[in-house]
Amino acid sequence: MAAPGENLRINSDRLWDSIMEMAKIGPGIAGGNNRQTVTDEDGEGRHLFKRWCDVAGLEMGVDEMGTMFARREGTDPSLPPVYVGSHLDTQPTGGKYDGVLGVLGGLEVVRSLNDLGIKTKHPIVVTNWTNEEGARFAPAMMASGVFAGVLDQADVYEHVDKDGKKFGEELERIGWKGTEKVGARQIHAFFELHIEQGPILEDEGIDIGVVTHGQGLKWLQVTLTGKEAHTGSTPMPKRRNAGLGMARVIELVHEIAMDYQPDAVGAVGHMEVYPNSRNIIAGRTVFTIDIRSPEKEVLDAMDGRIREGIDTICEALDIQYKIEQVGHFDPVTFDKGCVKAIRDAAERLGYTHRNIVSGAGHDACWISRVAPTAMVMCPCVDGLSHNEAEEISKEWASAGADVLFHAVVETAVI
Ligand code: HGY
Ligand code: MN
Ligand code: MN
Ligand code: MN
Repeated sequence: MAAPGENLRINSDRLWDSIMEMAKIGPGIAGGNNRQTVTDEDGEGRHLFKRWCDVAGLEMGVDEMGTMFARREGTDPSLPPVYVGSHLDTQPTGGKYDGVLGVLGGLEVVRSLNDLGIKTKHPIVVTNWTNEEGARFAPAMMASGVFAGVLDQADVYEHVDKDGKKFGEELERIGWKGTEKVGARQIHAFFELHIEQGPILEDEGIDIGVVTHGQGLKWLQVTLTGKEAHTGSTPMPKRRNAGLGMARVIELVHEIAMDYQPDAVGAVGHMEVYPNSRNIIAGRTVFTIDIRSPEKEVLDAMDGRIREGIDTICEALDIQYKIEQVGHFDPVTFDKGCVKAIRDAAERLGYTHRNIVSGAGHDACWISRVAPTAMVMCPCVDGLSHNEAEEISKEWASAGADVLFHAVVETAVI
């Protein structure tokens, strides 16, 4: 495979302008974005992306999970395409770059090939995976999980958001439920550009993260059931306080994650209290435990200890519990050939780089189960993400997209 010349670069201004244009859709309340999956704002963002793909001469396909595949023909259309992309949906208080950089970085690869009149042998497909975040509808990486055959499409269509709306119905309502069978596509290789969402690259002053692995994740949704009662007149020994139970489980999750440092992490970010009244003891709490580790054994050990701990806590407080696993994937090792293409590209382009394990989950984690896959990361300011203050520099975005450009072109073969 001929390596692209080191002067082959993307158009940095165009990439940055496109990211800023997309950021105008589904604005947050503090400078970031709230473009949650299959909301009207998500639909608007999809239309903008489609318009740009039309201008770039790409042929758009949409599958039954709403994932968008924008195809640039290759000189040999019979070859399986190189896919490049990420996600346009955001957290409720998300940043402008999480996911968006990868989709628009992929579009910029195609736009630059058009500018340069370069034809690749393999077709190239720019991809927007539906519902990567899993914030409105669990689990995260939903569409890529169905594509990889690890999630059931009919099942996830029935998943509901906090207002009881169903994912499948909402996808249909916004007009992005395609007709293409999910997973029917053959992928020659998949590349995803993403911000690191952690502090390592910025702290070490490094331009490019060459992602060798992705850590594993488990989401355990817990329902604790005690008894609503008066906060004033109910004697302490007689209380069945589901709020206290939740507090103790949150502390337990933190303590257990701290036992497996430096890599393991654990937190509870989603909490619901019922009836959530100042002078009623919480009768029911529903919350989601998020635990992660690069090692499967550690992930499983944390899972087991947390389940035991919940049983002990509920026994002591005389409350019932239910635990449902609502998200899970094991640690991922990315394809050595694709990882090498990214490392060689960073080298050729003169960018500093280092191997890194992805702390966050990505569509690439699922797609790596069905195709050679790798990721390239750029730093983000203070390592902050899933926060409206998420920020990157234009230089970081361009360096990541340049490396993506070279890895895709080298793999798609000029
Ligand atoms: O949860 C994650 O790691 C991803 O941001 N959805
Ligand atoms: Mn993301
Ligand atoms: Mn995210
Ligand atoms: Mn289900």
